[in-house]
Amino acid sequence: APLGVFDSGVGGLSVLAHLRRTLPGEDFLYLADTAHVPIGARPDEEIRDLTARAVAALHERGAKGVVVACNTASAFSLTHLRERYGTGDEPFPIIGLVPAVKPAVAATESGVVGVLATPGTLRGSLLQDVIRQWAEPAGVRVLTVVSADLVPLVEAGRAASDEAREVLREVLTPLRDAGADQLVLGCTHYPFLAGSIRAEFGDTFALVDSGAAVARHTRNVLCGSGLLREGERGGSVTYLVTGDPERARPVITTLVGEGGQNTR
Ligand code: DGN
Repeated sequence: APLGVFDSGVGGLSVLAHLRRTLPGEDFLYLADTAHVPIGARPDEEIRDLTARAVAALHERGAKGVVVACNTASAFSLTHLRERYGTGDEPFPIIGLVPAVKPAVAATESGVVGVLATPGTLRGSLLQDVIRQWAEPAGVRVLTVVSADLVPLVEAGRAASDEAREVLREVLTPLRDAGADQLVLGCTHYPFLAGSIRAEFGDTFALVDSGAAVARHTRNVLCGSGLLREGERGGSVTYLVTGDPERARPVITTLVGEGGQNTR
């Protein structure tokens, strides 16, 4: 059975790229809820409902588990989803994402870490948990910034546009001025902006995302629940979108080609 991957839109493709490299034996079912993206500024309850519907759709289509490849959806849904799917006879793992504060704290030399995420992710408790667990004991300052414009630009295939660079300049300049040397890309759309961030800020920030760590974690979870498919025979991906497929197709093709390899 394939492994389900969900994002509100095309952002989760940055995670899918890592999953495909780390799990070459698996097939994937990727669901982009392009009819509802962006979800970052929606109320908690609505984010939870949209995520529950998406995971239910992947479950019905025969997925053996789901990676919620969206920080915003994860922030409000993981507990509910695990309660809902954790009781069946068959294991149905739910794997979520949280901004990569832990590796950024380990790597910072200035003691200041920036996090760029959606309003939902900043409001949710998962991010606060990792800040309390990793940053506070290390005496590292975490500064959070938010933008409503970046996800729609990535969805429109305009991650490398002048407009994206302008938004990034505005949002990230305060982090540079505050001395941040690590930038946590706390939304799965943002690794696709890595080129624009570098074009504006050079090597001011090391860019840190959760893709590789989540892929390793997924491997462990599948292994632990007896669901891992070994070997090299997998690698197929079926893409499902809730919005207009003709609009989504060229953007998905381009972003899959970039493979989310822009950050470490
Ligand atoms: N890709 C989602 C995330 O990681 O938070 C956010 C997308 C959105 O809909 N704002």
